[in-house]
Order: sequence, then structure tokens, then C-alpha cells
Amino acid sequence: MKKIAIMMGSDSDLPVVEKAIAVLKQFEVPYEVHVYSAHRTPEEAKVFSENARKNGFGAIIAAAGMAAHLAGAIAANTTLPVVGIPVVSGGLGGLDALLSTVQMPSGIPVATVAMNGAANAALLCIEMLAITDETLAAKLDAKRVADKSAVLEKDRRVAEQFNA
Ligand code: RP5
Repeated sequence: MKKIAIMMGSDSDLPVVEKAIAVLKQFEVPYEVHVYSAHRTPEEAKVFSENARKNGFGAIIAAAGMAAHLAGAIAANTTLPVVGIPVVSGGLGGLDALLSTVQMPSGIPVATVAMNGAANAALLCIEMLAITDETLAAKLDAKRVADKSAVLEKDRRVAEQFNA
């Protein structure tokens, strides 16, 4: 199975990134996690991205806050799908990261999830791998069924507590 790379601009992004790691673990998808910054360690980020496809990766998640150009910088150096997570941090509350990640110029795509949307970033990458992996596709279906049951159970409990 292809691996998923998770890059973050700083270890201060870890509390967000851990939610992506948890999902990949749950689906038993192999992954690597790195701290690579587009502005503090640009060469390392570039070398990793350039070699990611031949090193067995199928998609890359990039999480960064503030003027977060990490996902775009990675996407510039690979044709693997790149999923950006704008991280909420700094004085602008993550709006800067959202705009820096989502507003990619035409030709270098970054699929941007919600601010701090790490679980969805992992799920989106798993969905990409599941295009050619029936076992993963079945696990995704099973998760949808389990999630539905959990919501229906919440409905039952709320109705029981509040309905007059
Ligand atoms: C970004 O700047 C990182 O992704 C992080 O979200 C933010 C702050 O980094 P630190 O100052 O905590 O290292 O590059």
C-alpha cells in the first residue's frame, strides 16, 4: 500500500496533526510524519517532496499556520496530491493560514480542508488510496455506517432528555 506523508511547519502544529495520525492508524495506512517548514527548512521540504513518489508515498498532507505556504511549496515540487490543513494560530486566528493554503494559483493544486481539519485531511487521502484498494474502500464504508449509528444514538439520547 502507498504511504501517506504528513508534514507540519512546526512541532507546535502537532496537537492538530495528531488527529490525522489517529485516523491513519485506525485505517492501518502506513505514514511518515515530519516537521518541514517552507521558510525555515525549505531545502528539506523540497527534497522530501521531489522524492516522495519514488519513495512510495501516494499523497501528502501539509499542515501549517500563519502565512502558511507549506502546502503550496510542497505541491510545487511533486505531482502527488497535496492536502493542506490551515492551522489556527497567531494573531489572525488562522484566516491568514486559510487564505495562504486555499488560494493557490492555477496549475499547482492544493486540496484544502477546514481550519484544523486534520481528520478530514487523512480521510481524503485514504479515499484517494481507496480508488484502487477495495479493502480500504470497505473500511471507509464501515466507518460511515458506524458514524451514522453514533449520530442516531445521540438523537435518541437528546430526544429522550428533552422531548416533552
Ligand atoms: C508556521 O508557523 C507553523 O506551521 C506554525 O503553525 C506557526 C508557528 O510556528 P512556531 O513559531 O510555533 O514554531 O510555520
